[in-house]
Amino acid sequence: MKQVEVNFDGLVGPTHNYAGLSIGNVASLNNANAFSSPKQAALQGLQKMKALHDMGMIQGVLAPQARPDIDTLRRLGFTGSDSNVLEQASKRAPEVFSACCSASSMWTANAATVSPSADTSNGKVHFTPANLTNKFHRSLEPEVTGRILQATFDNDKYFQHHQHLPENEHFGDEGAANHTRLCSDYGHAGIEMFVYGRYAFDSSKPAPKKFPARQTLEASQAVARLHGLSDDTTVFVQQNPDLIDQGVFHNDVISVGNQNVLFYHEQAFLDTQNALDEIQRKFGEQKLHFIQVDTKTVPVQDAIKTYLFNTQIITMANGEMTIIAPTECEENPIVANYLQELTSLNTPIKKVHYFDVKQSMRNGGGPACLRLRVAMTGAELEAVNQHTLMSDAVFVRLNKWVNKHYRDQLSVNDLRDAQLLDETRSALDELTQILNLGSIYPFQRQ
Ligand code: SUG
Repeated sequence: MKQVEVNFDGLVGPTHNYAGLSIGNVASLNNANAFSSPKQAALQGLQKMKALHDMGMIQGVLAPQARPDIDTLRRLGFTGSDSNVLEQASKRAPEVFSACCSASSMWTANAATVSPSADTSNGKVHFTPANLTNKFHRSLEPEVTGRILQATFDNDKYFQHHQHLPENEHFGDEGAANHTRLCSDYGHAGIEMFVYGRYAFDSSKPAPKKFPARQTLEASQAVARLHGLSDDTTVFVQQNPDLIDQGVFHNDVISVGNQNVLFYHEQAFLDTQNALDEIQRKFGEQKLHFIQVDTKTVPVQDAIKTYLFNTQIITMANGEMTIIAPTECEENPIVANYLQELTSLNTPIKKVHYFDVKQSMRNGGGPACLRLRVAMTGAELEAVNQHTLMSDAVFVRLNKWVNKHYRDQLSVNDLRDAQLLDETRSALDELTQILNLGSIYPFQRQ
């Protein structure tokens, strides 16, 4: 079987909510405390997964995390019954409480960095969960993410799982949101491009002034070492610090790559020409398509608002590429015109499909945030936990499961309700059976 790239989308959790937790992520701050619709969010996510499956792609599902995170609240000094922990924490430390309720694990681009076997020194697919140290609510994710990945890619012969990097800002790591791979074919060795926001150990180097740079160079280098990547096929590029200050909190908000295409905004990187030269030199003779979008064509603010670059570029069976874009791109005339023109240029991108992922967009997560890419050989794909792969039957089952367990509407206040905690736990317990994951959640391991 031919090598494929599988998108593993994060299933939106039953406590999806808007808490305004991500400084530097403009959408998250703008929608703080708005009502959310967990059911609609989860169904929107499933629709996107099913649509890609129907387009002939292989699509996977990654389980969400359990929230509210009672264990962390206990670690922070709240005691008594679970219901007491919820009540005390929400009253006495409301900000800490809402951070412990975030359903942010749905953005699986931040779950881990993945290197396919063609790139690694031992020929296995490597996974390093992201430590997400920059935001407290996200720093609660890596341990359970590691367990979800182990249960999904549960075969030592083909998959190697690393522990997340040390939990400190010096090694701030946001996973695949700051990593992309260029290759002639998914199964051939590719160029792994790591984009970092700042140097952790050298404060004289350029860095953003207003918003945090979540990814450090030293973290990216550590992941490349862990994965056994060769210097000859690895490139480290600094993100433009001015753009981080304008709200580009991850590289995947301003650039995306697929096979021989790098699609990026003119202002995305600090030293664009050198970066492109190095990528092309290391890539070899075959010419890459560098698709640069100039500021005069699409201003940075339009790119951020519409998530033009947080699109998925996927390769169809006939070799042509399709862009999976949020409907926000279609609704913005500048961006919609640009995308229409793009499909007529001399590049592999020939189609655009728009998807409604508004529930995710309101927290700053577009189509590309919702998926973790894993390129695999046929044998590796067979070794994946098959229950996590999308099919007509899995789609029906997961829709039923969402409709049975999820609330239509949720406010931040509802999160202190012990009844919601019970609902969430029974939903997730059932999900681990559907996806055959075993006991991955802390509440299942006590
Ligand atoms: O880490 N939002 C996420 C969005 C992540 C998007 N991911 C990528 N671009 N790959 C974040 O900022 C907001 C949660 C809240 O405010 O309730 C949040 O965590």
